[in-house]
Amino acid sequence: MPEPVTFPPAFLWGAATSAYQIEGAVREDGRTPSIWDTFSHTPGKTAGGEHGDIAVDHYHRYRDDVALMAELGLGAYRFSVSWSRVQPTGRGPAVQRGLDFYRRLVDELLAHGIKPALTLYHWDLPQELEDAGGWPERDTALRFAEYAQIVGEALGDRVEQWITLNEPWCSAFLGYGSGVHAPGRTDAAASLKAAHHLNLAHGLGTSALRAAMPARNTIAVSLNSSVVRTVSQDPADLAAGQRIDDLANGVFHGPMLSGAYPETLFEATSSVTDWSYVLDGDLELIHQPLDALGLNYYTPTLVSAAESAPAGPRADGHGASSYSPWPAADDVMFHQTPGERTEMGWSIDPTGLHELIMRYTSLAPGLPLYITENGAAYDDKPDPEGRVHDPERIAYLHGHLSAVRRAITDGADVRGYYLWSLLDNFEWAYGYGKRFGAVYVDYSTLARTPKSSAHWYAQAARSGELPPVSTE
Ligand code: PNW
Repeated sequence: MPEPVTFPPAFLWGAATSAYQIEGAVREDGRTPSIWDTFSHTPGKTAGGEHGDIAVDHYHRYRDDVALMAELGLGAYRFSVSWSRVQPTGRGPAVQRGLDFYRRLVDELLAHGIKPALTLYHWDLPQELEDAGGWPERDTALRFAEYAQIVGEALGDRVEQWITLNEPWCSAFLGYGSGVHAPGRTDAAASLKAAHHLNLAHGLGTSALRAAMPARNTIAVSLNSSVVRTVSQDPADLAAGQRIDDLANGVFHGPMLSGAYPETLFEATSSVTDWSYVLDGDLELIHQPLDALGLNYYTPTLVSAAESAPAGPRADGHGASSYSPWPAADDVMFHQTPGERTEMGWSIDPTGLHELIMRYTSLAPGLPLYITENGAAYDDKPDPEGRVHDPERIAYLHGHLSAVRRAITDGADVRGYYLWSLLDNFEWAYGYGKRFGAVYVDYSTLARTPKSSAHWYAQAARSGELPPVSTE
């Protein structure tokens, strides 16, 4: 018998989703289009032209979904607010009907003893703000601070855990660099400007939340920090690794956690941008005290130096585009990481999660950590009895939760884990074909069926101990 893997009693067992991926109801109660509505309705941008118009209809089924969470023994639920439900033009007064949906959702969660964790921005910028220039424009950060204040005032009395941005790397570099995410722009200079203004939005939003909410609430940001590995210890490969680490991680955690961009980032990107949009005082505004850090982890990144990377789609798992999401890094080569892969083509490597947690433990000593996303897509199908068996997902979760437990043993202060995702949902450019849910969704009836991994996870959440992987 292997040693049981047991978690501290206060450890939070959660699941995560985001607004555009599950809500649907895109034209209800005053909501206007976000960049993801526009993008997904633009031919050729998503698999099969799929979009979130209905998604999994969570906007109408949230009560049943919360009941399901309670059945699964979840202690916490991470969701995001759709900005254009709250401020249809991205500015001005709030639409109460839009906020009311989140009030009802949160009340339902609290009534079931589930802690809400609210993400303000999970990629769905109001289209009007994109029309005014989007994240490359400084004004978007100022608009975000107002939006944060509105939501903080409306929900600060009942939501204790707040997250400003989800994965700003994806917003900046997939949205404005490679163009595989909304708004689909392919401009390396704009992607770096977007990154700075997302940082500024995080800082201004954090200050706005502090002023708008009770002091007991906690504020964090969720970063998809990459675990960057190199094919060798050769100086050229190490330099390539440093470059990607700056562009994936340092560009956000530098200003947010230490109040500075890495010097090496300025040097490496000087052919693309002069960073003149970083104004005096910006780094102080961005560098706000945080109560926790959210880490999203799926797979590591493996790089080497290359004379010149081949043209065409990269092997870096960030989607097919002939434009790189990595500005000024044409001399870095991305490699497929070893090991078994999920349906996304992402290799399974729990050691990367341990490494990531330990890195942020030394980078930000004393800052509580949460794994705000981790999970896997598989080609799940119901059996003739309608049950969905997903032993691969159970193995994935077991491996990664064990890595979290090892990190805690090694001194990391990890307070909780949010499985991505509660439900199968709209997986962005991949559409509905990639199923990340612990709960299966039949897309013709929208019926929900917990997969065997959901039952496995429920048992872990109830007992605080990982059931063996053979349990289905
Ligand atoms: C994250 N990459 O997306 C998001 O936060 C979720 O909304 C999403 O459904 C989930 O992970 C699974 O993909 C990512 O290319 C998308 O590196 C792309 C990348 C990373 C995260």
